Formats: sequence, C-alpha cells, structure tokens
Amino acid sequence: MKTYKYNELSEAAVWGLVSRNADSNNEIRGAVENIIAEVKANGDDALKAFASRFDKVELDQMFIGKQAIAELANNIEEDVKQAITVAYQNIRKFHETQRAREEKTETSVGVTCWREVRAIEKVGLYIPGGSAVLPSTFLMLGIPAKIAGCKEIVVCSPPQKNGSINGYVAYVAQLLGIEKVYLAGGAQAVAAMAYGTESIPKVDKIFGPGNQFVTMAKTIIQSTTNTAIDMPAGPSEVLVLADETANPKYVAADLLAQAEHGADSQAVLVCTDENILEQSILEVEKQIKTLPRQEIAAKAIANSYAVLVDSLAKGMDFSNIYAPEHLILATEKWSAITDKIVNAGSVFLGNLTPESAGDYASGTNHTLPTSAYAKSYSGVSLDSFVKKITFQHISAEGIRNLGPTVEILAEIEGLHAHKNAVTVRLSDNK
Ligand code: HSO
Ligand code: ZN
Repeated sequence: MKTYKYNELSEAAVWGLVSRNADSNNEIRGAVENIIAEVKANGDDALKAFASRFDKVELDQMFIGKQAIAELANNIEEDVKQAITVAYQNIRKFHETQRAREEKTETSVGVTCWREVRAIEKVGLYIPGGSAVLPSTFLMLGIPAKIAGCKEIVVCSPPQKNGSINGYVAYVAQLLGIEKVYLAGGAQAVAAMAYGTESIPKVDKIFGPGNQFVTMAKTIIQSTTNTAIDMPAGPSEVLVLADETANPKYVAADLLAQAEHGADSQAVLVCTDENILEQSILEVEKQIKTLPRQEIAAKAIANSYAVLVDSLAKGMDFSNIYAPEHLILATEKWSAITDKIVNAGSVFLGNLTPESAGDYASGTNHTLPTSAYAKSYSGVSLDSFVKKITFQHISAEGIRNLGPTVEILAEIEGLHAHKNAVTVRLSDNK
C-alpha cells in the first residue's frame, strides 16, 4: 500500500487521491441500454433469454413462491437461522426508532401546517447474487420496507444454476413475510421493475446494490422513467482513521474486510503514528494470505493507500474531503473527534467496533452512499421508503391574517389569478 504524507501533499494532490470512479463507462452504458430496451419490448421472454445467457439457466417460471421458499428456508443450518434472527431483531429495533412524528404548527393565527408520512406503495428490492450472495442486504432493505408499510414489495435476485434461490435468501424472505422472489438479476431485473413485465410488477422506487451493470441500469431508469432509485451506488469503501492507541491487527482486518468486497473496492488508512501505520500495512500483507477471496482483496489493496497525518484533527480534515461510505475511528480518543465528522455514510467508534458489525447485525443499515456521495446523501433508512406529505388548513381568521401578505407577493410576481384566489375569499370573510 502506497503511503503519502498529508503535510507534503498539495491541494491538487489531495483531490487526486480522493477522486474515485468518476469515469462513466460508455461500453457499459451501451450494453445496459440494449438490455433495458429488450426487457421493455419483450418482458418475461427477454428475462428468460438473459437468464439463459448470463445465469446459464433455463427458467420456466419467473419466481420462487411461498411453498418453495418455506422448503428452502427450512433446510438451512440452525445456527445460521439464529444468527439471521438476531440480525433481524437488531435491525428492526434500530429502524423502528426512525418513526419519529412531527408536530402540527400554527405558523400564524388560524394557519396550521403539518406533514404526514405515507409509505411508497410499490418498492423493488434488488438482492445481488453474483460474486457473493447477500442475504444481509435483503434484511437491510426488507425490514425498513415492512416497517414503512409498503403495500407491494417486489424482490428480484439472480437465479442460481439450479434455477432457484439461495436458502439463506429464502429464510430472510420468510422472516419478512415476503411470499415471492423473482428470478431476475443484473440490469434486466432493474429494467423489469422499472417497466413491469407479464410477471414482474412495475414499482415506484428501486433499492439495492449491484455490479456496474445494475448501477448503470438504475442511473438510466432514474432519468428515463418515473421510477426513483435509492441512491447512486459505486464500489464499497472504508476509511480507517487510527492513532497510537489503535491495534494494527484490527486495522488490517478492517481494511481487508472492505477489500474482499470487490477488486474495485477501496480501503484507506489515515494514521497519526508512523509505527502503527507500518505495522498495519505489514499485517495486511500477512492476513491477506489467509483469505479465500485474496485475489479480489489484493486487487482492491493495490487500488488503496495510506496517509500519514500530524494529528487526528488533520486526519479528520482528510476524511471529510474523502467522504467515506464507512469511517472507522480506530482510537481510544474517538469521543473527542466525532463532532468534527462532516461527511461519512456510517461511523464505527473505537477499537472494538468493526464495520462488519454494522454490515450484518448491530442494527444500522449497510446500504450507504459511496464515491463521496456521503457529502450529500444519507444511507438507506425508514425515510427512504416513505414520502412526507405537507398539509395545511386555514380558518376565517387565518385567511384574514395571511391573505394580504399573499396578495402583495402575488402582485409583485405579476400573477393575478394567484392574488384573486385570496381576494375572493377575503371579500366573503371581512
Ligand atoms: N459492506 C457492504 C455491506 C455488506 N458487507 C454486505 C457484507 N455483506 C456495504 O456497506
Ligand atoms: Zn461489507
């Protein structure tokens, strides 16, 4: 891992270091546009043809139903059932707290304004199944969708070679009370949920991570259909901010947990202590050899780097410019610096809080903004599955109070019909 000294870097060099995934790949765009057009034109037939071509499976049915889900779910190991249940309960508990209600406000006498929450009616969840099957992502998306009260939750996951879904994914479906999982993966699944096919319903918003094809499809349908997406998603990333109180073994393990996600993942170490920095890099080299996904992790590590900083405050400056999806504060002094965090998707405090805990089971959501979108986006939460509708009621006294203000403002904008909508009421309510 290449190491830089923060105080020797020019501003341009820092921007160079933090910039990632900016190049839009036109080859991918072209291929994805073709897939979308094909699904739009030929529905299920196109999905079956793509399943044959990409997933190497001939589908006669587009989904796995309740009975098959129950059988698959039943066959998984007991300890896994228990682990999934613990994660389910913690994620549910945390997301339940996001139901906060807002008060009604009388903005001026007789004028009352408030917001009410309504669930997005139809949501589509994309559960990846390529290089890694992610039942945890199903929990992270399915739980807030259920709490929000979304009427229709459409779930797509690529079919396995046997034409079915993974048993762990089935177990999560059962816990969530979801009775169908559609067998569609990649860009074609996104297209199916955006346009609808004979068997897959069109949805209002699509959620979930995926490879570059899935991400490109989400980006395209967001601007070409009225289906929304959760957030622009790029490769996963972590920034570990460490000092002399960090444990190099833990730091390395956290960097590698990120690196094993994908060759294009990034794991950045920012450290105040030269010795801890060097030891952490040595640990990465040691631990990587033990990993089944070491080839993927090695590519990600080659695409990663370390930065030596003079203080935790300087490290936090760098982190805020980077705006990491995950920020780990590998220091006993974390409480002194949390208020300096401006840009991050999710934060892990202290030496005993690995990102893996949040990835799976502590309760927070692991669907987070990447590629510096943490500067402007939040991670997925209950809010992502609802709309907040504003309401207002104006009484006779209220229109007498506020009416003249509206009339003047309508007048200066030259919008006389607006003004008149008030005037006709005022003349009846003197
Ligand atoms: N770190 C990923 C989530 C994940 N990790 C799923 C393991 N499984 C993005 O936050
Ligand atoms: Zn992860």
